[in-house]
Amino acid sequence: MTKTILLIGAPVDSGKTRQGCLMGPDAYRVARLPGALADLGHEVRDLGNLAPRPCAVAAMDHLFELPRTVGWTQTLSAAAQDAMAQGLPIFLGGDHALSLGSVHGVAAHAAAQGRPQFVLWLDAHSDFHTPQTTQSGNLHGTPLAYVTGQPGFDAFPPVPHPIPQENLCILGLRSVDGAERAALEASRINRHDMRAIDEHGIKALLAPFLARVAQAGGALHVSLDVDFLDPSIAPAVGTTVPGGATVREAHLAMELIHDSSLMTSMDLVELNPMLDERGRTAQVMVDLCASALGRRVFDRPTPRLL
Ligand code: EXY
Ligand code: MN
Ligand code: MN
Ligand code: MN
Repeated sequence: MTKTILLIGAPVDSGKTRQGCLMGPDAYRVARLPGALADLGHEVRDLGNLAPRPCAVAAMDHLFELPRTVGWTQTLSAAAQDAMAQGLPIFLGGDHALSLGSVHGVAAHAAAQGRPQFVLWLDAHSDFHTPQTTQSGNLHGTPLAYVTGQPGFDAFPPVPHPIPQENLCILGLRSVDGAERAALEASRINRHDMRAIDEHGIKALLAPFLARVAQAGGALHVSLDVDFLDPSIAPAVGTTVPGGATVREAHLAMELIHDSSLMTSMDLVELNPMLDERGRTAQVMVDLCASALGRRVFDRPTPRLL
């Protein structure tokens, strides 16, 4: 089914001290993301790159670039709500701090429609720190805590529609800090580390979650972090962790998402072109996005999720 896809450049580079994600949106354009999606029959509107709203919150010594990141969150939440009314937004990052705003906004749109919001987080990290638990002070390690309504984000916009923890699924975990692990184990968040993927495979872990989204008539936001993938195939990210997903595991996840017809919004995050090798990481991410939006060799009957 063809869709109206809105590409929204979100050159967020304030979520961590290592710079470079600023160039991510244009790297995807140079890797021909718009054309790849148009080739699938979709209507593609490239809305260009956003800029963060000026923000008057006070900086906090232990948090890197707090005011700028709050400004981005305000900008991206508003952009997400607008875009959801027009089609399927894909946020081109930019680091994972962009998801503070993109998920905040899509959740607000879903709430206005009376739909439950679900989030699939494909990442080596759980990004479940709060401003109080983070050791690095890098806010790209906090979006899932914020959007599930954890305390400690007073400088950020209020979260009137926290994502219910059982509506969240994290796949690919292999770098979780102590405070995050304790919080995750006390939560109802569906969470699968790389060992679970090794033992059971992507489909056995993802299909039940997609079936729950379908059962609930939910909206599904997919947040794909470059570091979900093994660094040998996706080196252009500042937080590489060995032992990540293979290209085929990542494509299967995207193809199952497309088969489900459930995805309503997406983030492509953490691409740092300064660390890339002849654009190959950008190309892998473009190919994965195309798989999530219908690129495949042979069509298959739509699976029964219910
Ligand atoms: N947990 C570590 C921290 O909080 O600094 C690493 C976070 C990496 C976050 C990247 C976006 O996935
Ligand atoms: Mn809509
Ligand atoms: Mn992340
Ligand atoms: Mn990560």
